[in-house]
Amino acid sequence: MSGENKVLFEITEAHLDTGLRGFPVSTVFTSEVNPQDGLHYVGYPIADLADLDPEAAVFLLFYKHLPSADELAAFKAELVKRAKVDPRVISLIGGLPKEGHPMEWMIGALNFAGMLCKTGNYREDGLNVVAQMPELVAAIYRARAGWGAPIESKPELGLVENFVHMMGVPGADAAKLTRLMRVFYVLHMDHGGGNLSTFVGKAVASGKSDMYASLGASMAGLYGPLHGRANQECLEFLEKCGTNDADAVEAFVRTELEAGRSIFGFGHAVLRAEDPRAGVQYNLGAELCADDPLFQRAAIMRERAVKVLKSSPKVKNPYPNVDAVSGTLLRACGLTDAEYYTVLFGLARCSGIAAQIVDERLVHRGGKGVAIYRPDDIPVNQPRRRLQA
Ligand code: FAM
Repeated sequence: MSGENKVLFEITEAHLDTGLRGFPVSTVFTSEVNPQDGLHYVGYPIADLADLDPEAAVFLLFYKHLPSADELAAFKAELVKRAKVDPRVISLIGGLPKEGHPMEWMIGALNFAGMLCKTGNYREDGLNVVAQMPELVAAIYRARAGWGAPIESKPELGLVENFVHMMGVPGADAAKLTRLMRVFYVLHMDHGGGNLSTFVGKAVASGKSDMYASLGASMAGLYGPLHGRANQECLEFLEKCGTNDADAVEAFVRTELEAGRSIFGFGHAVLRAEDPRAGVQYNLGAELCADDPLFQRAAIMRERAVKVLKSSPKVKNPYPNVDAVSGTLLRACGLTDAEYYTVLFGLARCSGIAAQIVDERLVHRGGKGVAIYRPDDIPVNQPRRRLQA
């Protein structure tokens, strides 16, 4: 059978209540996650792109080809023009309660920005969000961490360079942090269409909610400890391990697994090999912080946690994922508080989700857009009955 009646996937009862695994939820133009060789952006393996200009990677996801030098210069200039955040958004961020998690602040910040800045055009708002996220995230950091008043934005420095400038991280080596954040940004931008935060963002946008509200919802998805917040949990997990003796690390992992707890930074719903984004970060760590004890512990986990997870028959992928080492690098480069790591993930991921929302709303189905999401459900234990016999 060919054409639109061709059977693409088989769904059985065993798929029910497994979080839509195996159900194709979308067609995607920006990226692909292959179980064996991992993430590709518009066909390019992520490891090839790791040292790209972050703006060039954004351009790739929005326009589906790498920019020429002229296109890149024009795109950077366009992002500079879009970068100014309404000062009312920054002052609203400053009033948020410190008890809130930085991701709760980020969800709030996106909604404040939507209230005050949205144009209602998905492409305009998507590019505006990309340009404005560095200032929003820097404002969250500085206000919540008590680092002082916001530092004036200089968008002409570049997306990541300006972010590091506006952060003004006390005691950090700005050049080292910039090197890390440029790679971190490119690695975290997009990951296919079925991951939780992307799926949620596109689902909300399918009801024609605006870009900012859709991204706010997607960030609520990213906030979960099994998804984006795993980078925070992973750092805490490494600290809890408390040793750099390889056999003791292995014993710790075994104890955690036997107690039914997560081995953070390992496993994946789709990947069946080491995440190439982890490989890039292990190499970057060897360049930036080879002597850092926590980085060394993460390197021991790369071997020993895999060994333990391989011995569990239920774990389908025992290998490191993107979060296995990202936190140790952030900490070694001056961002010491793990609670903030997911907003750094979100800073980058909003670019990919925004690009996918633009495609779904303005490109798919000949420009008509993907229909409002409405998967089916199967009622259980609901026999028909009436209030009165
Ligand atoms: N630690 C402990 N248990 C694990 C595990 C891990 N690293 N990886 C898989 N399992 C368990 C899993 O909970 C499931 O148990 P039940 O059958 O009792 O529910 C079983 O092994 C089969 O799981 P799977 O099919 O191999 O993986 P899933 O698709 O269900 O889950 C993950 C994928 C990522 C949620 C899971 O591997 C996990 O919890 N990893 C630790 C948390 C983490 O590092 N998350 C980051 C993921 C990252 F890519 C991201 O989104 N940022």
